[in-house]
Amino acid sequence: MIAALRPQLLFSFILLGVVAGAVWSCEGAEKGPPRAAPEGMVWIEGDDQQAGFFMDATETTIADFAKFITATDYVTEAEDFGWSGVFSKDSLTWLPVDSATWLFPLGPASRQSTGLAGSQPATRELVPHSVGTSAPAATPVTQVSLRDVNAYLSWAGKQLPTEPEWTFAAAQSGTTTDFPWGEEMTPDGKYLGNWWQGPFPYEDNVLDDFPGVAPVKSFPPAANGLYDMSGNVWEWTATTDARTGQNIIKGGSFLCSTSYCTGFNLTQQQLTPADSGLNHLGFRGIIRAK
Ligand SMILES: [Ca+2]
Ligand SMILES: [Ca+2]
Repeated sequence: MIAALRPQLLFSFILLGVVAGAVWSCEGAEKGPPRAAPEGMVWIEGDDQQAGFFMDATETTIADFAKFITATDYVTEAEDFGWSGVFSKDSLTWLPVDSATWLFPLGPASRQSTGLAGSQPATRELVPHSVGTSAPAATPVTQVSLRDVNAYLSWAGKQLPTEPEWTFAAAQSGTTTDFPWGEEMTPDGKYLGNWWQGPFPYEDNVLDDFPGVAPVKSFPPAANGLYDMSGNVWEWTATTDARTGQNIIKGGSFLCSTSYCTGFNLTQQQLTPADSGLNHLGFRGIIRAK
């Protein structure tokens, strides 16, 4: 009896499999976001290899990060260390600066000791912002390590993009152009991102109007609604380099020039240790579609 049913059962299973496959195929072919985009995020359309996801339209700002600190009393790694890395135009290199933190990315004031007023001016010329004053709320948060970034994103219900996810989004879901807007760095002579113009680190001609970090949305968005994927501040990704164990960062910063680091080109990347706090490195989050 059981043996007699087997062909029917087999047929049923095959039929169910075909139906399930058809449903799966239809689901896979669906376009558009699964729901309305969370505030401040845009939908990144997927393709055959990459599932779609929501991504923060801008780099995470000082104002965003301040909400997290207020809600959780979290202490960043730079605050634990008591110093962080700041690029000095004077010495043409990175310097450890006491009390440089997410709120005072150039130091030497610190949130705990001086509040928002700042303290002693630095003896060296530093970029950007006025040393000892808190950074503007609409600028990208910097001086945040990978631990800090993941703490913020966990609180916000988001994740850090992998390097492939970041690049897929920056390159407009599968194109292979060097910049979010196409192949030309400055189409029609227009600067569409915040970099360094001139021989780094000696002279910044500031043709893009920003000598240091720019407030987010200072430049036009890409077609998919993302701002500053090329330039302004580098952005952490969750992907580590197999050889060094360091994390891949993407997009370049206001310190990148054609004469030195060309990180503003989407094909480029750099590596950074997880505990790095630097005044040219920020991040943005994603939410993967369920
Ligand atoms: Ca600039
Ligand atoms: Ca950026």
